[in-house]
Amino acid sequence: AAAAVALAVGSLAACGSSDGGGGGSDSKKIAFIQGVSGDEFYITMQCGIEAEAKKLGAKVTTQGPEKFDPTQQKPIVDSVVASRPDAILVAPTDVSAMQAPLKAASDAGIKVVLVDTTVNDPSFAVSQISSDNEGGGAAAFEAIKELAPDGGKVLVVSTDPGVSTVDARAKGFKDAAAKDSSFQFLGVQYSHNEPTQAAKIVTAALQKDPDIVGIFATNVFSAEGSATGIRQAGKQGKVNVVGFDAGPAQVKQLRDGTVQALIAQQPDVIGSDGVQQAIAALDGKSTKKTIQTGSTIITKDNVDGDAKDAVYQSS
Ligand code: T6T
Repeated sequence: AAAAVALAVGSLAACGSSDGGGGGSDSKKIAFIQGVSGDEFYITMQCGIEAEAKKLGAKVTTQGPEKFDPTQQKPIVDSVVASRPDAILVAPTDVSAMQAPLKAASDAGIKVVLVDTTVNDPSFAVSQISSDNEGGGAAAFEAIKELAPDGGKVLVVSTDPGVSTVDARAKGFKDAAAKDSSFQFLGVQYSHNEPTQAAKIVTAALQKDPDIVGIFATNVFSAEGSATGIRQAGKQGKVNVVGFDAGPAQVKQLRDGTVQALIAQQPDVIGSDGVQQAIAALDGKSTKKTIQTGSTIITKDNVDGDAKDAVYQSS
């Protein structure tokens, strides 16, 4: 338990006027376990969770591991289960390593809702809510194709294999690229969710293949780092970068021309849907086994217009 406490970063997000939820001492207790703390995607999800919990009279506590790593997330899940919340909203950090700990939570009578990521066999979950990750990967390829219509070499920078969301994004991209013979897919490289590692991958890849036309980075940290790598190589505006997610630093890189497009998810909606499903399950009502939430493609053209509300919160 001491290790779990040391690794877990419990937090209340700023989220405008939101707080840890509402209700009296008899209110339902929801524990949110992030994929990683300090990630604007999960911070924004936390805001959605807290706002919905306040409306529905539930109390929320939030914790996340310091790294997107099942060896850090598992002890947090175990200690949360021991604290006996009514429901857990969780983004599993690995499709296989988190299977048994989350199944055990469900077996202990806790309603488990999978938010964002999933596991190999999610049948124990009352609901799973996520973006269309494979479709998002395909959309990223289409965005690069529009920017580089003559084709060429394309690379994917992801986090780690075994993470359901980013694996699906990479697959969607790869399958779309395979359908167009003018593009050459250089493969997926893994940054372990470290921006500095993503930057190194990009500078090394550009040294080896200076004619790369597009890079797809599958989440906040790989996209931030990839853009840094592009700058270090002096290739900003010359190589097209499309990133998943829309944290404030990513939007800055879009504005300064290092990044050409961002695929923003709706983490706040994933969170509020997650609370609704948890409460429905606790009230003995039917739940939706899977829910797919939307996304917005942000470019320089719409960042101050239609897409301005798609940007994530940072605290
Ligand atoms: O892209 C999101 C999330 O969907 C993914 O599962 C992990 O990375 C993020 O949290 C962004 O850093």
